[in-house]
Amino acid sequence: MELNGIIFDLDGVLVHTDEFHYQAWKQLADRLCIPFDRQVNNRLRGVSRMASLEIILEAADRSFSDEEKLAMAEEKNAAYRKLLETMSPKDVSDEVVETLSKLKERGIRLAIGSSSKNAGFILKQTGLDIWMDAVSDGNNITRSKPDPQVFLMAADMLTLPPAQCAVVEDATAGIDAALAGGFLAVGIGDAAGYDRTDKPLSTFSDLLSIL
Ligand code: B16
Ligand code: MG
Repeated sequence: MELNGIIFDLDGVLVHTDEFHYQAWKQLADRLCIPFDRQVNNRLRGVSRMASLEIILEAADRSFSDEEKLAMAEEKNAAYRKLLETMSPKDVSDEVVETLSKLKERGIRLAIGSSSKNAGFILKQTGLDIWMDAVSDGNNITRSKPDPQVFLMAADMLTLPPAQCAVVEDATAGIDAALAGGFLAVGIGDAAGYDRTDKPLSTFSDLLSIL
């Protein structure tokens, strides 16, 4: 298989912002007296902001208007952005940086395929932006994973066909999206144990030996 591009999911693959998501959602849920814990937070992995809110509101004892929901999502995002401001290149492991550097040396084009509307900010804060030839994120898509749109747009930006690209994901919905788009589906974390994953990684640098 000729592989010329790799599209990375961001949260859970290159960085780990799930604790920040947890803290920001928890602040909102506590204010609204809605039960929310880390188990519910795990269900938000790779899920868009509004879909995440719907999952949290499953435990609420009343319903909310669309306007109220938008205000809640904005409140959570403001708290989350404050936490993201504390991020720096130290939040990216040496293993990730060394692997990206070696992939670039091999002439492989790299892109982001993330559901997050904050992907650009996270990439800048962590210095990961310098490695990426393209960024497709929550700002340029209309359909969330498991729809392949975010990855198809990334491949398009790289001017590569999906058959020449791998997608690296930590969420099962992301693996489903990769397969639906015709990409090689590489799984790490939760997605490494998913039976639909083409290539499971036990650690990020394994990427260099499986491709
Ligand atoms: P935002 P990924 C996802 O990022 C996160 O895993 C998920 O928890 C979050 O709800 C989603 O982005 C939207 O994030 O509120 O920043 O737009 O894994 O697709 O890189
Ligand atoms: Mg993810």
